[in-house]
Order: sequence, then structure tokens, then C-alpha cells
Amino acid sequence: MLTRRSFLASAGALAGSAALAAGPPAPALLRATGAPHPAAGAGVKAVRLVAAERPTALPCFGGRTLPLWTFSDAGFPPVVRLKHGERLEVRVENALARRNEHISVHWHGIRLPNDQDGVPYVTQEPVRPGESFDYAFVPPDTGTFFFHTHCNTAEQLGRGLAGVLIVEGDETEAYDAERLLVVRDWAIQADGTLGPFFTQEGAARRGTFGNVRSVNGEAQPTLPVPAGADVRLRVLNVDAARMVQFGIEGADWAIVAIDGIAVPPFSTKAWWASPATRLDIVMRSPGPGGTAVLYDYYAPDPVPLATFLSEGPAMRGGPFDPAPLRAAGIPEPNLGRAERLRFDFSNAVGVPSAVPAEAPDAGQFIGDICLTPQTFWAINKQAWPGQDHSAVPPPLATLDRGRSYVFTLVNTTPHIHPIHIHGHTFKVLGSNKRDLPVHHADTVLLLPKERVEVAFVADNPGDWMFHCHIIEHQETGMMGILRVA
Ligand SMILES: [Cu+2]
Repeated sequence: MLTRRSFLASAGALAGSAALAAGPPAPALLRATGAPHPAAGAGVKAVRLVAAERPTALPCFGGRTLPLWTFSDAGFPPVVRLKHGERLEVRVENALARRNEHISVHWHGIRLPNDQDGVPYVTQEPVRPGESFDYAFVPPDTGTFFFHTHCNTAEQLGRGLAGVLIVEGDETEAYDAERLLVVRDWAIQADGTLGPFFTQEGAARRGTFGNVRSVNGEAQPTLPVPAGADVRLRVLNVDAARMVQFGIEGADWAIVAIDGIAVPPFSTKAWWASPATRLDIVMRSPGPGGTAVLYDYYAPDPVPLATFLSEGPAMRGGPFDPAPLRAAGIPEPNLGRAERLRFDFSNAVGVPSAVPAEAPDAGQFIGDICLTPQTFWAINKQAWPGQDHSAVPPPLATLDRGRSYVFTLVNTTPHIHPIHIHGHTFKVLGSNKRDLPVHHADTVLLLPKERVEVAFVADNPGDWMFHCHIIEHQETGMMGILRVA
């Protein structure tokens, strides 16, 4: 059966968060990904995004209309699709009514020129209410990506300022169908207002979860799929805080890409997906009338997120043997000549903070944006923003352009930290706690006390953000800059 796949994790019972921490060694991957992308084509995809408050009644809101902040009248989430080789041209307009609520758009996972990266004060000036900014770049990689703002992100993302970016052209054989699953919480108070997006308790621990879980704005939706088909599922965790452990019951399935980048198809019982992680999955849907369920296993009892309902006659027979995606053109690090650097992700004890502990708004996001009331976290004993994003710190490291690096990412805390690098994509080499297939990722999960080795070629010049993607951790110190020069 497993002609193309390897089977990664133990087939034993899966019980909560520790289930994947141990398991048999991963066998060698049986089949490589397809040939690299053909030469880029031409063409322009023009998009207009208008950040504004839009009263929105998502199905998961239970009949309530809430004041979301979104990028499009199309609701949440907007989906931008383009073909590999096309140039994306985006005009972003800030129509938010709140004074000083500035924005920028970060194209998460895209290896783009530094001045298009969308980080206020670092790569561009903030886009203030009434202003606009034009982004233009050719995404070098195919895959499933997303975009979001990069300041006051806990609130802006919490209110809905995010979208999906899909770069097509990676399929070596067309799958039979495709479904998009955008997973996130919404925080809704009893009086129908949104929030809280930031709490002192959440920021200092595992983040503030919402109280309404959703897939594509619905609570436990049923998605029709063709029966007996190889269905591509683009699954995105766009939550600001919640860790999810995705798995499917009732169907064979394999992961074919992580963070948009192809991986030889492999099966597993479940996969950790931190905030910002994207998984491309191929699922052989059940026979006519059958169902399969996408679960989150990272809970005392598995949480069903969505149900797939097979419709029509079965499209395929024979064993499940998903076609691989095309390999990405990410430069291969030279491990033998790489410089090795260590980064400790820690709490901020002993790290000076300029913020008075008795700040009157401590525990809530304070009035002006890009300000943080507390510092809880640090990278190599350096905390940023440490009150103010606009005071840009010196880089954590300056990397030689074109040189290969191996980073050892060390989590010294008892909490989970998904570590994201801008402008580059890591090759994940291994962990001291888990058997991971070698794969690429722009957001690398660190379990408590875990140590993960990653490698990459520092080939993209500029100052790049390097931070935890639990947004409250990012906003309370676990953020820094890597300079490639
Ligand atoms: Cu973190």
C-alpha cells in the first residue's frame, strides 16, 4: 500500500499532547517530490485590500453580527490565488476608523524582497488610517501561504485582519478536488463584543484562546467532497495562540506539504500545527455517502473540527497512493561549511524592561498601538518590543549573505513556542524530542524544553523578523531581527 508514502508515527493510541513525542524512528522517505518548478511565467495578479470594520455575521457567531476588521467585503477570510510566476500587485488601504490604528501586511512564508515584507518601522513606514501602500513581488515558491498585519497583531488578527494566499502550479498530477480549511478561534464576550485579545495571563503562559472555534467561519462544518477521490486539503492554522494537532479519522490521508513547501507524501497519526502552520494534505475520501472527520487531538478529548461527506460515485479504486507535489527551489544549505548559531527562547527574567510594572493598563492592550505593557519573553536575553516597536533594537545576529547557517533553537521554557523567520525558509533537520521528517518550514514548533536544529542559506539581504508566532509572546518580548548583509 505504501508505495509512495512512509509512515511516520506510531500507530498506537493517540492520547493528547504527548502522543507524538515518542515513536519509532521514521523510515527513509520512499519517494522524492516531483521535479522542480518549470521556469516562471509572466502575468500580473492585481488585488485591492481595504482594511475596515465590517459588521459580519459568520455562521459560527450563532446569529450575532460582530464588528470584524477584515480586508475585503467578501468576508473572512479573503483568498488570493495566483499562478506560479505571476507578479502579485496589492494595494492595501487602511480604512480603519480608530485613531492611530496603523497597519502593514506581512506575506507570511513568502521569500520576497525585504522592502515588501510588511513590518512597520523595519521594512516600511506604518500605513496610517486614510493611507495606502502598494506591494508588488513575484512569489518564488508555490503553495499555501497567508497574510496578516504585523503590529497590534493580537487585536488586528483577533478581529479578522488576515487572508489566504495560494500560489498554484505545484501539482504533478491533478488531484480530484480541493478544499480550503481555515482554522481559528474567535473571542466573543457575553455582551456580543469581541475580545479579549491580550491578557497578562495568556501572554505570560500559553496565549489567550478564543471561546468559539471555527473552520472557514463555521462551527464544525460539513464539507461535501467527491467520493473515493484524492482530495487536496489546504489546512491553515491562522489562530493567534491556539496549538492544534490535526488528524483525520475515517479516511487514508498523507501530508504532501508543510508551510506550503512540498514534502514527500507521508502518513502520520496526527501533526502539530502551531499558529501560522499550513498543511497540505491529500485525503482519499470515503466511498459514496461515507464521512471522515478532521480532529484536533491536542485536547483531553479529541475535538471534531470539520466533517467531509462523500457525494456521487467513487472516482478512484486501488490503493491510496497520493501524487507528490513539485519540489520547491529553496537553496540547499551546505551543512559541512555552515556556521552554527544558538538561539535560546526563554522567559524575560533578568532581562531589563523599560516598562513600569504598575502600568495602569497592564493586562490589556493599551491605547496606542505597537506598545506593550509587559515583557515576559526573550531571545538570547534580548526582549523586543520592550514597550515600543518603533525603537528597533540591534540585530540578534548579522549573517553573511550567501552563507549557510545551522541554528540550534532551544526552548528553555515550559511553554510551546512556534518560531517564525521572515524572508527565508528553514530546512528542519531534527529534534531532541521527536522524530521529524526532514522538511521545510517557515514556522518551527518548539515544544517545552525542546531543541530543534534548522539550516538555511542566508541569501536574502535585509533585516528580517525572527519571532514567536504566539502573538502575545511576540508582543511581549520574543521577537528580534536577523540581519543578512
Ligand atoms: Cu512563544
